[in-house]
Amino acid sequence: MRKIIEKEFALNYLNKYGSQMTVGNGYLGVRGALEEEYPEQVRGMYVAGIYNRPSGSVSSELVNLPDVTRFQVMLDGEVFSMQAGKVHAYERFLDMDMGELVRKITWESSAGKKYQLNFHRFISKAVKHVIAAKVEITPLNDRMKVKVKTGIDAQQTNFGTQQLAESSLRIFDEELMVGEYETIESKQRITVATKVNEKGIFTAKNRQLMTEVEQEVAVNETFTLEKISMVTSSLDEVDMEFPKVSYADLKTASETVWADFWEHAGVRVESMNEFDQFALDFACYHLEIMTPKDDFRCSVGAKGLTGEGYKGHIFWDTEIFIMPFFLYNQPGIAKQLLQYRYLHLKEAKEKAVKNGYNGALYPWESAFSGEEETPEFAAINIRTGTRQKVASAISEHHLVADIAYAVCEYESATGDAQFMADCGAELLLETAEFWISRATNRNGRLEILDVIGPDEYTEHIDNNTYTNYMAHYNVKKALEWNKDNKTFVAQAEKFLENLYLPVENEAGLIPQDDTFLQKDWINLDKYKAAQGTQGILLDYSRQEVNELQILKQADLVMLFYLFPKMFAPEVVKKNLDYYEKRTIHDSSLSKAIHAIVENQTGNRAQAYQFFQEACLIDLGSEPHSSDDGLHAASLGAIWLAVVFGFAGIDTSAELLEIAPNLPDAWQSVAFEFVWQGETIAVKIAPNTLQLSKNTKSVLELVIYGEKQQLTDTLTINLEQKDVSL
Ligand code: IFM
Repeated sequence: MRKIIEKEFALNYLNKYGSQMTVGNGYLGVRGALEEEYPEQVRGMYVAGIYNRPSGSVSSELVNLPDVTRFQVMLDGEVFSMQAGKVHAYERFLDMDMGELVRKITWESSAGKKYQLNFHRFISKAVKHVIAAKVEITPLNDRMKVKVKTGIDAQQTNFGTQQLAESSLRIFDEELMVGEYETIESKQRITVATKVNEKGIFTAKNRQLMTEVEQEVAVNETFTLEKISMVTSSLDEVDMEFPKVSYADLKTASETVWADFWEHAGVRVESMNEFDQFALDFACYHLEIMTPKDDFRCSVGAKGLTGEGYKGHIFWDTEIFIMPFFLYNQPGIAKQLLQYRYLHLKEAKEKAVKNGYNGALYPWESAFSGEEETPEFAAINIRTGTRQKVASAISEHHLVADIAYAVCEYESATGDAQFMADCGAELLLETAEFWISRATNRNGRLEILDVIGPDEYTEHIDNNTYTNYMAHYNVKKALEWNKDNKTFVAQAEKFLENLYLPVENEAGLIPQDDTFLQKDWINLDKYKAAQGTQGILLDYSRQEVNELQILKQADLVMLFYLFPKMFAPEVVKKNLDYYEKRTIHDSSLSKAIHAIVENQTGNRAQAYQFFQEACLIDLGSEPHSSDDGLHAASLGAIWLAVVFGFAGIDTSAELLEIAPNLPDAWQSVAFEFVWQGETIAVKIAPNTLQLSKNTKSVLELVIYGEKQQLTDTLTINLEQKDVSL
């Protein structure tokens, strides 16, 4: 069983587990908060696409919706809390096989009475609106009087900001509680309906619609309360009927859908370190529950639906780090993520005009409306009372080309001509037109000035190599897809001819930007040891960091990852070594990408170490690192590191290529990979590479540099291959 286990209750880890143990299905996400209250605990239920921009704020927030997970349990007059009485046994686990969260506690009250309490919860993967919960309580040494209070609690806020007005509260048929709400500014309607399987006394007070069930239970008998809830919103097109089935029936239906997911999207690793498989399962589970399945008006926020970090905003994380998992497993979902961008072409064009450019300038952070959502200022410096401006909305423009890159990846993996005709070619054209207008002619050379590349510790620089190459690729691909547009063709050809593409200097170094290599260098060991904490900003101001050779995250290395054939291997190696020494990896988007490029250069041991460190970003022992949600891009990158790193898949040429190079600790890895409509089962063991598919058509591919044909099964003996790089 794929399980995340919490062995003992610790307040310090409450919110980290709250994020890790989120249950969901891409439409709904419910944090793994405990049923009873603790002051430090952040409860959260989110529906993809439901945002509100509180008045006076420049940013929309993913709305924390009315809660249905809270159960106040009173046992013989004492409120159940693990901070009172005595916990004799405790186990909580999230069963990732089917997304069920289970907690089992043997608890003794301060009056010396013992109880067994079991809590269960899941979100249906079969009916996306449904949340099912079950509480079982058994008195172990005496009869008990149990009271359980639960219902719909609309006291939830986004860290104090109330986003919802209560429109109506009703009880139907003396059992069904229904609360209707509206987001205050964005006017989205939310309906939460819930019922329990026992008669209780209803109350409606202080934004809480509750029922209280009371029962006397004999010793060793079990009191069971099932609670089925349903959430719908004005974004849904159909009126849903409340399910009339039990927890067990709902679970069976959901399990079947989950089983199908794991069969096709799971990755099996045989490793000396069991943690590798666990981290991969964790990544796949969360990628699946963070991504909307049937609504292109929604995309994936930087924390998925696991918390309120980054206010639920959507970044380049989606196209570059998250989308590939779907593209090569469930391509329809990748298409939907691109359709989200296409839907907001209008807003991107408006942003371009506002900033004096042509074409489409996508917002650095976006939400439901497709407008720019990046906060104007970062958190306040409480010593000076000042706030630093966030420059990303004004100059972190590489996102435009990242989206175009994702369009091209989708096209080459699927050959979906209809998508290109409907959306893709236009997306490429508009993004390319942005770059053409964004470039400045300096002495006959086109340059891209005043940008932020992926490395956000280096701001307002000219000719960021990543950005320039990505812009070049964007325009080149737009040209291929818009050959009939004469005006564009002329402009694009001129751009491609004249855009400055930095190359390596005499020392073999490709400059990250015009000034990076002239800056001073400091020893970063101390900060690297505390990577992810941005500790450097406690010792140096942002301006000082900007004047040093310090990278927050992969920048040029990101380019090496996206274009594995663009630079000579020795150039990649030299620059990887140089830039890694200067990279703190303070961003969660960095380590796994370095792992991939290290593996490409043959440095397998380092690659594996980076991979393992990337796996710890959300799963490490640091108590608060994921309190406000998991790092969605980093979870995507764990999958990328296995498939594009160790398994050596390369999609950058016309034919699919594969040249695995597994870590020493791994005996095998197996996964499915969807390419051009064919599902290829890949199995890499120490001495063999086996590819198989269910059709008889011939698929040409390149294995360790040699052209091969795959009909149904192809087995390559790796002992006869020189797999060293
Ligand atoms: O998109 C990233 C960015 O690259 C680094 N800062 C966090 C953002 C959201 O994950």
